[in-house]
Amino acid sequence: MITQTSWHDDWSGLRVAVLGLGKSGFSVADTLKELGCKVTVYAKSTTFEYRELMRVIEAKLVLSDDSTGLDEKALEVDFVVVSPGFMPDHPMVMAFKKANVPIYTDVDLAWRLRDKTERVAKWITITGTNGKTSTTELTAMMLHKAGYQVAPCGNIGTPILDAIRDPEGFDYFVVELSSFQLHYLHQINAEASAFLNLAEDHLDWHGGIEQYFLDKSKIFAGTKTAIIYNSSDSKTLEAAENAVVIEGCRAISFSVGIPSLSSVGFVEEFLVDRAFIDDRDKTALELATIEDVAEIGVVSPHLLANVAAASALARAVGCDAAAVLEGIRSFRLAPHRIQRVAEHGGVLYFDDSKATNAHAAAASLGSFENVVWIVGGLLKGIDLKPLLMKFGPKIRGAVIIGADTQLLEALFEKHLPLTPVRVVSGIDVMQDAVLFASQLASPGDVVLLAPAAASMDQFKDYVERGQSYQAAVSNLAAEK
Ligand code: UMA
Repeated sequence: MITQTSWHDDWSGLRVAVLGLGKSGFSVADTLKELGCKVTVYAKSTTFEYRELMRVIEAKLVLSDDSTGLDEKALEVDFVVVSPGFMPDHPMVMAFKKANVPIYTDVDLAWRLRDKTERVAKWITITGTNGKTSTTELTAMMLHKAGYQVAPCGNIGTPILDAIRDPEGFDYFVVELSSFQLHYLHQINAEASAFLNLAEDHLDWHGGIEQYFLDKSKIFAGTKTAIIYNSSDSKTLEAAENAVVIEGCRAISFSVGIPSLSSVGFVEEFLVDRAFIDDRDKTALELATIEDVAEIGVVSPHLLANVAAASALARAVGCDAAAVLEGIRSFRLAPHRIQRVAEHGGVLYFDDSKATNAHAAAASLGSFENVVWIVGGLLKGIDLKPLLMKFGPKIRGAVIIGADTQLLEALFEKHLPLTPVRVVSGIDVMQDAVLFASQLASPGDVVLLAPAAASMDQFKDYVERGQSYQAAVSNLAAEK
């Protein structure tokens, strides 16, 4: 175990193996070198830029993630910091485990190093299968409107160690945590934490839904003030009930409907707080209207839930109603999240490339009446049959993209045999997908990119997939 618990402790001379050289691996190696550790980084591949940076910071780089290269000397390290992309049964992870070397994440390291600046940030942590990034950004906006210096970080894309090393420091970190990070995480003490929802995702990584749930449930451990769960998701309640928190920490729910006591939710057209006011047994505090929420984007149940969760987190750490309202009014969804792209020939084109699993795609499909659905990619072991069964009547047609086309084609053939389906592949996959979708759509329909799958089989990431969709829609509009 690491005994150091502060930036100002002596870390020099510690031998550390860093697994992975992407965003988080680099931030770890860079931080540890700054602290005087002896760092060896292992990665099966990396960018030219990171390779150069390894030379600059004088960290040793081994361009391999093959455990057979780990001799006795290589295993003799004080600790390992693993990048979240490494699966728990990765041979390298197993080899270090077998050698009894403690394994940490960049999040554990950041927790120990959080006192680098005089101003020590409090932490708010957020997980869930879907909505993490939007809720993280919205919570951060509310805190910002309350006058705090705040950094959204973690899985959202800014490694938490980069936020820690900001010279001025922050009042709050709003940390998005993925199930991968939570799997390896030891103990931290967030001020408030939220578990937004649980649906099937990353099952191949975790080895099953139960382990995925257990890893996600770690979000609540050690929380000080409030743990926030979803009143319509019993698994998040189960996690809250089983959480070992700091004494005095409250369990608060959020809801897209009328809030019960100790909950934040909606009454008619108002977002209200029945949790963080003194006379909550008799009354509720109005925070915003649905009209305010509609300024953010399509008012899907998903968006309402994220808004309620973010409000609960902000209220838990003492933000007033005005800050919550200002946060909502100033917030816009990042691109590729049920984003309206264009109207063309009476058909609306929406981009929800961020829908990388079935649960997210369900929220998207549930937001519209008649849909031509662009679906597919890396399914990650997830069965899309329930989606087809639930939304079949509103699916006017489907265009299948991605690695698992045969599987999807067979699903449609079996469960929606009358729905017209096209399969596309090749380098112009998105151009062709949009063209076919436009042919299947009638005026009044929505063409919806909500793939219910990861993008890495055909694109760099969901952003590139969304951009490619938006470019194809523009081309289509320009051609006609
Ligand atoms: N690597 C190996 N062997 C492996 C796996 C990875 O050598 O078996 C190496 C790669 O060659 C590369 C490095 O590890 O050198 C990549 O590490 P990584 O996959 O953990 O990615 P990072 O660039 O470090 O980014 C990670 C998160 N990525 C993942 O969890 C897969 C980013 O989340 C996060 O923004 C970043 O840290 C900063 O904290 C991305 C993500 O896709 C957005 N997250 C998943 C999601 O949201 O669904 C969980």
